[in-house]
Amino acid sequence: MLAGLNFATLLLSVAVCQGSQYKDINSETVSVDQGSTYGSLWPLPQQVSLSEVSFKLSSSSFRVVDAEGSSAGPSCNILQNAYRRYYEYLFGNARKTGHFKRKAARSELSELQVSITSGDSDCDGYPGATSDESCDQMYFTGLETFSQLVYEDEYGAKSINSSKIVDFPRFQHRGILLDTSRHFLPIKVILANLEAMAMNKFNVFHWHIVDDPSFPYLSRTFPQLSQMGAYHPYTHVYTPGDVKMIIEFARLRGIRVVPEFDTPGHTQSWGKGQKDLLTPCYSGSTPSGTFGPVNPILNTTYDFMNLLFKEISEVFPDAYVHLGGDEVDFNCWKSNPDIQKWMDEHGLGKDYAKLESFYIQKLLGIVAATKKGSMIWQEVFDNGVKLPADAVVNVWMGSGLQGEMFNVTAAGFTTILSAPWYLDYISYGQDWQRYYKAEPLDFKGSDAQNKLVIGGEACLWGEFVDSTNLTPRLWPRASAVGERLWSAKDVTDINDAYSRLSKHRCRMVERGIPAEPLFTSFCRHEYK
Ligand code: CP6
Repeated sequence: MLAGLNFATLLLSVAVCQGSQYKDINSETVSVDQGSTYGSLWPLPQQVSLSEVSFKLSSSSFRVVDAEGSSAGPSCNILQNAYRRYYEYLFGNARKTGHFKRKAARSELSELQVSITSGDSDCDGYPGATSDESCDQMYFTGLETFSQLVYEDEYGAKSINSSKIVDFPRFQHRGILLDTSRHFLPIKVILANLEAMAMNKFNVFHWHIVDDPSFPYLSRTFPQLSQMGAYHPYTHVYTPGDVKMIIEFARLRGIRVVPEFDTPGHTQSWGKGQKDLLTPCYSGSTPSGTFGPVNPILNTTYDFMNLLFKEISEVFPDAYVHLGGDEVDFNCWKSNPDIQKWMDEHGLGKDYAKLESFYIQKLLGIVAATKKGSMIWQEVFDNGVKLPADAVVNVWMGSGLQGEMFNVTAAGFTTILSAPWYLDYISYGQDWQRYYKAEPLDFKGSDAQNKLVIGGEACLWGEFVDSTNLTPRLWPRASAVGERLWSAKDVTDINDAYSRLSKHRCRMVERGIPAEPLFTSFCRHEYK
């Protein structure tokens, strides 16, 4: 991205991933905001230089427009939609003073000209997974940065200082995991968090949609899964229309939606609507009436998975599906005589990790046949499953973390780090600082290994959160992760971060996100 400001217009241009800059000349001088030199910018852009030259912005004369020669025009929905959103963030509270465009005063900023210079003509596609494709997401991050440069005086008047900013993310995958199985999350809460993600430049929604307690995904192919497995068959489900809406809302903010259908463990709710899918557990020589992980020795299991993942590949446009594969409890498999017999016949002996690998191997094949890539939790790699070259390994265990990051990348796989960022853990005090200090490349890998670390995710598992407390528990704690994944490696000054994050948190509050406070403080506009 690249931008310049001449007289009273400002140019924001998005070139093929080179960052953005704002520049200008010509106006009166006002003092800048105290605290951090960088005002309320969050996450901190790669290069920032702010001057003391300021321009006023007024709701009646300010416009966001396509720059002349921009490769994205009025037919680019995603961009026009973003212009409106940011105009409303800036002036939403202010009453418009008139219907007609007032002539801007001399030291007033009248236009933000947005110039897209990427060659990609598919303006309204889905955000991509590769670093090249992720350049499209810069449309949004440039506008977000612009909006963060605007500040308000004590009378509510808005100004922006002449600035030059060059920006791009340090890591390409910046995700948030939400869990809609432990508690059902109403669409409204999911959308609010997508909105907050965009404010923090996150670009992946890892949707842990189903798990043991409930199956809220309404499948067209297997409607009985949610019919029997959801907390309620109509009120606590995501219909195909709901899923579409969430994907579209995310798309308009440059956010990918990666669904996770976690198997073979974490599948208790699946068993309610799908007979013979789960392994019957035995007590002695008789079935105990309880069930374990997905039954890996039946052909019907793979027929089912084939159809389900075919549907998933059509419903979710992202290039990746997360297959889970974590925390598989072997006790039920051990108790079942049919499983033991099958393992003997297939030479697996008593190696249940091999049985799990057999299952996942087949599932990886099923997903590859739908032309999607697979993400998996680290155990799948640890168990020695032969992974496709484009598989992404999600590292979540805190113990042995550095060794795991080393091994996964030494084996040549891309990896995403979640381990330091389990936001479902809460404690007294400013725990955001702990998330902020975690460094993804803090293991002894080569440059080639480091390159395979494509980013990280903040996880908010749902055991203790629902729509009443999710948003304040996530923000601004996840913002700390956002800066770690976006900004340069040496952006580590905790006092500077505190000052900027306090203001950024108030900005989220002002935009309607009930983000919790960092510490004793107030916001100019409190949450209403
Ligand atoms: N659910 C699923 C979970 C967890 C995982 N998978 C989890 C495990 C340990 C902690 C927090 C969450 N609740 N499906 C592990 C990836 Cl500390």
